[in-house]
Amino acid sequence: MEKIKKIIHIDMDYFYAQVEERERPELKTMPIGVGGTSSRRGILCTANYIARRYGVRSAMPTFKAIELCPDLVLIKPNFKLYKEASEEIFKIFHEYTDRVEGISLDEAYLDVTDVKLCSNSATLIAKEIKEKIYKRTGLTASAGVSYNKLLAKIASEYNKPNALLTITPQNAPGFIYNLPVNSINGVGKKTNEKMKTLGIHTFGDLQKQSLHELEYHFGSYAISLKNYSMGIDHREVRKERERKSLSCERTLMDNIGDIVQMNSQIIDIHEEMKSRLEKHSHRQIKSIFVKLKFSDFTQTTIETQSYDFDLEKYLHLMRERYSEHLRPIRLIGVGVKFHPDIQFSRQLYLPCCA
Ligand code: DCP
Ligand code: MG
Ligand code: MG
Repeated sequence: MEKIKKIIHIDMDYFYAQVEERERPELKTMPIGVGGTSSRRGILCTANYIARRYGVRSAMPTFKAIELCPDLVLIKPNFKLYKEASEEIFKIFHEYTDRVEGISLDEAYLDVTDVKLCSNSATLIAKEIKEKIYKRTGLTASAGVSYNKLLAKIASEYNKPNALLTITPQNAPGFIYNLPVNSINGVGKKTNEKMKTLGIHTFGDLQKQSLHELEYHFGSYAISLKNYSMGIDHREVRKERERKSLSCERTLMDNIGDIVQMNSQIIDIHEEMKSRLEKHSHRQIKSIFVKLKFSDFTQTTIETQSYDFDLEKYLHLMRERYSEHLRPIRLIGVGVKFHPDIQFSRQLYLPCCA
């Protein structure tokens, strides 16, 4: 029989905004939004929980947030601070296991099935990690503990902020039955709308659908959906070294349309990628790519084979693609894809180490 796994999902609470509150405690009693401060074109990265009571959300245009909450205090992001906090929390995760899958700066899955610390109790490990995070960064996180990724994430989000919740195999069926289907990571707005029109609102509703019916509406996603509806999820926690790609993207404060500004953005993001790549120096790069999202929300990715992470190549890719579109840009991303075979990567790197 398959061994029951122990998975922890951790996600920092209102991350950027909480860091700002730590820096300026007087903000704690005010509604704050972090992001583009231009009321014409800014977009919010996130908001604290006071602001959320007014309906202010991540990725909301700043002007709309001000409409909802006229007293909103707007703060420009300090990415350096967020990155430092992020590095600290990932260091803490690695004190428990190397089976850590980073999802974003503030979020990760940990597979602690074989961890002997804290009497092998995943709940105690999660509690200790939360305490360490608070001690070392002054920030709160929410943690969910369960026997797969789906339920661990649901658990961490259930009581946010500063939450710790465990879903056991015994209480899972009762726990999920009435949960809305959009608690499934992957059921976004579009899928959720479609499900509503089919009368599927909760996990319970989803359980009642035949696989055949689900396949008709959701294609190859149906099997996962059917499994998820019953709290089953076979996805593994993928360690850093099993990553297929690494990328870094930035939504711009203001849309930009001139090459000089684009170059400087790419140089910036490239720098950030370089420091993130250090952890993966044993991997062989297979290709590099640039992603551009335009003001009309269309997006494009251009990829080219490359063994190195050369800034000039990125600048070239960006210029080439931009010249085909010539529209203002709202998001720029740069990334690398790794060669999938780790053995191959190591061999290729040997001459450099010699
Ligand atoms: N972020 C962003 N743009 C988005 C979503 C998020 O720039 N559309 C940034 C700001 C967030 C951080 O990433 O602080 C983490 O994202 P989360 O989705 O985890 O949101 P928060 O941590 O802000 O809030 P929560 O308490 O709901 O996790
Ligand atoms: Mg978060
Ligand atoms: Mg997150």
